[in-house]
This record gives sequence, C-alpha cells and structure tokens, in this order.
Amino acid sequence: MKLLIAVIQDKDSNRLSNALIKEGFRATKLASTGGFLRAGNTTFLIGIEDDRVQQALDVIRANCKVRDQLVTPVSPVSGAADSYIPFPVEVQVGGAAVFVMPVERFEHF
Ligand code: 2BA
Repeated sequence: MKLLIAVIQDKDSNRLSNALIKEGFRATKLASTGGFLRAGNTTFLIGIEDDRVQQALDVIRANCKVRDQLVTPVSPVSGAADSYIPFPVEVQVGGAAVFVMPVERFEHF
C-alpha cells in the first residue's frame, strides 16, 4: 500500500475531489500553507494499493493546473533594508507536488 501526499492549489481542490471520488479513490483534504508564498494551498492524503498509484497520479495531473503567480519578496531583516526595492517576481506554482510514501500498516475500524 502507498500513501500519496499531494500539495495542490486551492483553486483545483474541488475538481480534484470530484475526480478522485468518481474514480473510486478515498482521500482526506487538509488546509495547508506554502512555506514560500505563505498562501493557502490544499494537501490531499490518498491511501491506495500499489497497482493504483499511476492511475491516481494521472487523475491528479489531469485536474491540477500550473499557474504563474506574482510574489513580492520579503524585505531583508537587517542590513541593506534602506536600499531594498521590492520588485515582484513571477513564480510558477503547481500543478501538484506529490510524495509517494510506503505504508507499513493500515488499520480501518
Ligand atoms: P510554496 O512553498 O508557497 O511555493 C510556491 C511556489 O513558489 C513553488 O511552486 C515554486 O514555484 C516557488 N518556490 C518555492 N520555494 C522556492 C524557493 N526557495 N525559491 C524560488 N521559488 C520557490 P511549487 O513547486 O509548485 O510548490 C507548490 C507548493 O507545494 C509549495 O508552496 C509547498 O506548499 C508545496 N511543496 C512543493 N515542494 C515541496 C517540498 N519539496 N516539500 C514540501 N512541500 C512542497
């Protein structure tokens, strides 16, 4: 068995939930925050048999888009703060960051 941990954008979360249910996957959604952008994102926990990992990855890929986002970098804590001009930079976010983890044991009561 494997546990997929998939960090995706909030905008894709409903579509992905619906697609996972339609394909017969069980998932848990967690509200999360990206360490870099410090913006909300969504983390899915998906427990599945090994032979369905590729199918789950395909569903995630088909339902999560890559988007460009403008970020204004945080100003330096000390030092050259006077001369610091915060130019927004564009970063590409998503579609999804997915970890595939082995599951030693799964109990469901
Ligand atoms: P954030 O950490 O908020 O990152 C958002 C986007 O900012 C990233 O998109 C990436 O394009 C950019 N970025 C992140 N760290 C950067 C850095 N040190 N320098 C320059 N650009 C940087 P994604 O790579 O698609 O990641 C989307 C979200 O997935 C991340 O949100 C984070 O919540 C999660 N994530 C991605 N990689 C991860 C990892 N290795 N471990 C844990 N979470 C991860």
